[in-house]
Amino acid sequence: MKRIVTIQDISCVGKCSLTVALPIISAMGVEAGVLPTAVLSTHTAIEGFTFHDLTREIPPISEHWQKLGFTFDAVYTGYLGSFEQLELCTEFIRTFRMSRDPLTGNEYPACVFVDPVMGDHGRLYSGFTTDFVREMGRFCALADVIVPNMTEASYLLGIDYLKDGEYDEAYVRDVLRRLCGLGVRNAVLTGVSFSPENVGFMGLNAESGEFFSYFTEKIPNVFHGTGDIFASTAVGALMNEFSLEDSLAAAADYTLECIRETLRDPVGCEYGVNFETAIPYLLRRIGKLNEMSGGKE
Ligand code: PXL
Repeated sequence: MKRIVTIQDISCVGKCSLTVALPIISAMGVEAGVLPTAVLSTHTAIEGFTFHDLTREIPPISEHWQKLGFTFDAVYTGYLGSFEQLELCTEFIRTFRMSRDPLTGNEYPACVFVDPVMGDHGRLYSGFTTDFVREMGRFCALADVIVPNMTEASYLLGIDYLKDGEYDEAYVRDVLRRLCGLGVRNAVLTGVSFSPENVGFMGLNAESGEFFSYFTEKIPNVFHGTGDIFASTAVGALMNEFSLEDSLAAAADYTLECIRETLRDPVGCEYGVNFETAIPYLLRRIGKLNEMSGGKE
């Protein structure tokens, strides 16, 4: 079985970061190790949230894993809250850059997947500064894949944020080229929308120069936590040997299904989406339900 580690906070209630990454990646048949960076009562969009920093835990946890000889098929980082955490994650990635096949002993590179979680709708989340954004830009150079939204991309590149309807495909291509300029192997811009009916992603492979994109139905309401669902699903699909483009497409489809599930629910959740009841859809979408025991689809 493949094993990944995800480094981000745990917001105890709020359906984001680890409380979505862990169930989604596990459901996809991949072991999900976690390195929690902080414990919050809720995500920071809910007033009065508590915050307990776990930065000091990162080095001893990492050292213990090293001693045990653990390797990971992917390192997936999400919400990180300080310069020190970025530094420690850099060190962590350097240490765990290579994975090892337990049967053959052969080494191969782990996939480094960075979601530079910092903001949305043109604004940084509470607590983030432009200095942190600059350091996140440096951190992105370690990544095989980054998945910023338009807000995060604009901050990373120091350019004005454009709302949907204010940009075209040529603009997005230019943003992607500049994101690749940070040193990443694949830049993917999420939440790209060229029409009121559709939303999706556009990506660029820095090496081949090839662009790719995928669009689904756009539901206009604002839903929290969907970026984390998208990223977690993409990591899970990559670990199921999907290509990057197909992994991201599965992630986009599942994210839409989670939103549909929320709208179908008469007591829909106001701080996140119903990703739980959409898990059977996800397993069908990646062709896993039939092969899993108990799957009757
Ligand atoms: O969904 C991203 C996220 C993750 N973790 C925390 C957050 C947010 C977004 O607001 O506040 C703590």
